[in-house]
Amino acid sequence: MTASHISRRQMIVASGIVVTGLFQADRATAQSPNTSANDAGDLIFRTTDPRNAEPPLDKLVQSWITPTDQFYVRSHAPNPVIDPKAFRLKIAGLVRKPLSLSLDDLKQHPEHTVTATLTCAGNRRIEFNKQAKVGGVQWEAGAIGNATWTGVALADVLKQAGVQDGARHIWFDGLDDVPHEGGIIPFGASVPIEKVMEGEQGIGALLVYAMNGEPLTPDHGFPLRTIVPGYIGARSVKWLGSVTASAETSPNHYLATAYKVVTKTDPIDWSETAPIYRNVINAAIGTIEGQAVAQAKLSAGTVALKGYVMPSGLVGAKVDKVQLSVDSGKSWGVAELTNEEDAYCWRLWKANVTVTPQSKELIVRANDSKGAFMPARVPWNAKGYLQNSWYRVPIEVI
Ligand SMILES: Nc1nc2c(c(=O)[nH]1)N[C@H]1C(S)=C(S)[C@@H](COP(=O)(O)O)O[C@H]1N2
Ligand SMILES: [Mo]
Repeated sequence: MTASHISRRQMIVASGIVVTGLFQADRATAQSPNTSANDAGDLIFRTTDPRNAEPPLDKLVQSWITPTDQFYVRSHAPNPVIDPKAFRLKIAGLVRKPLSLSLDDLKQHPEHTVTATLTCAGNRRIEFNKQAKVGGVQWEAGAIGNATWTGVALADVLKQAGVQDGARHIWFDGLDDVPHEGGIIPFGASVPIEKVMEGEQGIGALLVYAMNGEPLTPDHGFPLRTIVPGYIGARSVKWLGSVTASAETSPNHYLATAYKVVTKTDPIDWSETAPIYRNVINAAIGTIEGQAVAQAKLSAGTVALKGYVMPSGLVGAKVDKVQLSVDSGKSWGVAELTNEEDAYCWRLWKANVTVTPQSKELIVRANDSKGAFMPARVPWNAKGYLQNSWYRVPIEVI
């Protein structure tokens, strides 16, 4: 996460992002205004109403910054249509001065641009189905992307409102209408106030109006969303309508009930289980010999692999090692990390491995500087969250 008051282009130059990343990001925004309902680049739609889509992995691992039209979309309801001129963000709850802020009001605060990876807690959910079918959007490993996010620090806005001492959690509510148990609710979340205040400039959570240097698209939360680097995507609420300071966690379904790791979905399990906040470490293979991994029939010998790796959401976590195995985990080689490092950001990696007719699968695993690692297996859970076991690609070697 790079904090700055400078433009995205300057920031990209300053942090030395690979030229292809810059080129692809610019090209994507030039070619696709991202405003039309069905124009979404190379995305594979898992559902179209609401819109849930992920990029093919071979496209995803081409660039450290994910072009907006290749960035996964996860929405629980149709995109609300919001007039940016009439838009007001409400700040309420345990504050001395409740506020109703236009976008221009918000922009009076110092602007920050950070680069951060967003991923859905359900990324790689489809792999749980080998044990027993899990519900939810059937994500492969593409529900992840890395973008620059421009906006203001939530901490600054809370200061303006005079947040009171008793506040422990900050609630976010969206302006979308999600059908739920016969009624309509907004998508919502909350984060602990310590997360909001994180970092020297207090940019643990941002109120964001631009993604990759362009206004947010309708799919990604226009005109305003939160971004909470290091936390699961569900805490980065799109089409943000209100922020509430409270002594308690949000009662919204998506914080109080959904997004928990439970083996049964009965009320006791839900209420006794804590919400997921931080990301888990994860990695996947994106290409074999530069091609999509789908048809992995290989000749014996050296093959070139590329993929992504994301450290856990623990403060200061850096990717330590990405390792590959061609013998079902008996021995491991180490991949090369191919781009710079930034807080709460993924990295891309490449490796050459030597496969033989005995090789049945390619496996990648990773660990980070905070002790997080990808386990060989992740216990099945009813909603299919936090799948970060060794990522395996079956192969046939001739
Ligand atoms: N208002 C609102 N915010 C939302 C959601 C939603 O459905 N409604 N989905 C959440 C989930 S589960 C994820 S993973 C991220 C996805 O953000 P993206 O679509 O920009 O990739 O948005 C989060 N914020
Ligand atoms: Mo998500």
